[in-house]
Amino acid sequence: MAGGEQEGVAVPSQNKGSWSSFLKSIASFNGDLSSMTAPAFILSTTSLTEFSAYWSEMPGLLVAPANEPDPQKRAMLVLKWFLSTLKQQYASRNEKLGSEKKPLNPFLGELFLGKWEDAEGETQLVSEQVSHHPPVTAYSIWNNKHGVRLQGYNAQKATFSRTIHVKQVGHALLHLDKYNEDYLITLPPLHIESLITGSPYVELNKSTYIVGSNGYTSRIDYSGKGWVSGTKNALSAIMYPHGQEKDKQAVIYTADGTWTDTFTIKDAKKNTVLTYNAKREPKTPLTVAPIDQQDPLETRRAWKRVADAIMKGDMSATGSEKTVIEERQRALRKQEAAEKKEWERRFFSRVDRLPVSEKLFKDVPGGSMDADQTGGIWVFDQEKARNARPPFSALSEQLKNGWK
Ligand code: HC3
Repeated sequence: MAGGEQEGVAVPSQNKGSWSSFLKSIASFNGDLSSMTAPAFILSTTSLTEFSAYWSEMPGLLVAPANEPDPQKRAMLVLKWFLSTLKQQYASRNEKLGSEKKPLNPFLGELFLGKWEDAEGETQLVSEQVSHHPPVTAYSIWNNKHGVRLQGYNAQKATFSRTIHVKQVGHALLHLDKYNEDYLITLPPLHIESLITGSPYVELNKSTYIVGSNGYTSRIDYSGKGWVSGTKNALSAIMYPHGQEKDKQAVIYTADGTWTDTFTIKDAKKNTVLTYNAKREPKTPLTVAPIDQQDPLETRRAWKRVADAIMKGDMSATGSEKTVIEERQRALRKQEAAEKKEWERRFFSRVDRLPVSEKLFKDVPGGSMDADQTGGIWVFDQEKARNARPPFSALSEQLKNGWK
C-alpha cells in the first residue's frame, strides 16, 4: 500500500476520544516534536535513529553515479538516487503500518548500526543521536567497493497551522571518491495530511537542492493534491549548470511524476532517459545484529521493553518503561554536569566549519548551514569509528576498515 492509500479511514471508535483530545492539544503546539504526546494507537515502535537507513535501501542506486564517467549523467544519477529515497523516507511507514505514526524520540548517544549486503558489496550504516535538545540525528553510509560516502545530520522544527508543519534543518553530503566530487543535499519541509481522519501521511513542500561540486545543480519542487497539479506526492525537477536556475534554455535534464509511484527523467530534447517505478524497485534488506548481541546503546536493544509494551497496547507499561530510559538519561546528564564533562559521541564530532558544504550552499537560494539550530555541525569521525570497540559486534570489523 502506498503512502496515504488509507486516507479517509476513520479512527476506530474506541480511539475517537483520545484522537480528538490529541488534535486539540497539538493546536497550541510549536517547536520540538519530541514533546508531543500522542495517543497509544498512533505510537510507533521505531526510533528516529532508524530513519537514516532510508537513504540507502537500494544500494545499487546510491553507488550508480560512482560508475558514470560523464559528469552531467553522473549528476543526473545522483538526482535519480535522491528521488528514489523519497518514498522510503516519507511514505514507507504508511505501507507497513497503515499510517504515519509517532516515532520513538531517541536519547542522546542512541545508535543504529547495520549493513546492506548485495551485488554492490557491503554498504555500511552508522546512525547516532548526537543531540537531545534540540533532537539531532547524524548518520554515515558508505560503500568502499564503489568509493561512495554519504553523511549528514538532521533536526526538525514543528509548527501547527491547520496541521503539523515540519521544517527540516541540517543537510546531507554525498562524496564520490573516484571523481573527488561532492553533492550537497538540502532537506525539504513537510506537512502532515489527513490528520483529522486519523490516517496521517506526509506531503512534501517547497524544494530540495542538490548542488554538485562538478558544476551542476538539481532543484526538485514538490506539490500535493491541493496544488495546481492536483496529484498527491508530485515532483518536478530541473538540472542546470550552477547559477542558471532561471534560464530555461540551460536545463540539461528534467524529472516529472510522483515520488511514491513513477517519475520520468528527460534530456533537454525531451527524450525520455529513464522511467523509475518506486513500487517495483527491489530493496536490499538491512542486516542488524541480533538484539542480544547489540550494545546497550543500540536502539532496538535500548527500546525493546518500550516497544514490547506498545505492541501489547499496554500504555501503563509503555509509560513506565519510557520513564526508566528518561531517568537514566537524567542521571547521566546530572553526572556529566557534576564532572563538567559532555557526553562523548561514539562516531560523530562537532566541528566549527565544514568548508565543503559552506561552498556548495552558495548555490542554494537562501540556503545556510543553520548550525545554531542543530547544536553545531556534525561530521562522521573516522578516528572514533576506527577505535569503536565491540560490542558494536556486527560492525566492529567493518568499522576498522572504515572509510577508505
Ligand atoms: C515529522 C515526523 C518525524 C520526523 C520524520 C523525518 C523528517 C525524520 C528524518 C528522516 O530522514 C525523514 C523523516 C520522515 C518523516 C518525518 C516524520 C513524519 C511524522 C513524524 C511526526 C513526529 C509524527 C507526528 C505524529 C502523528 C500522529 C501525526 O503521526
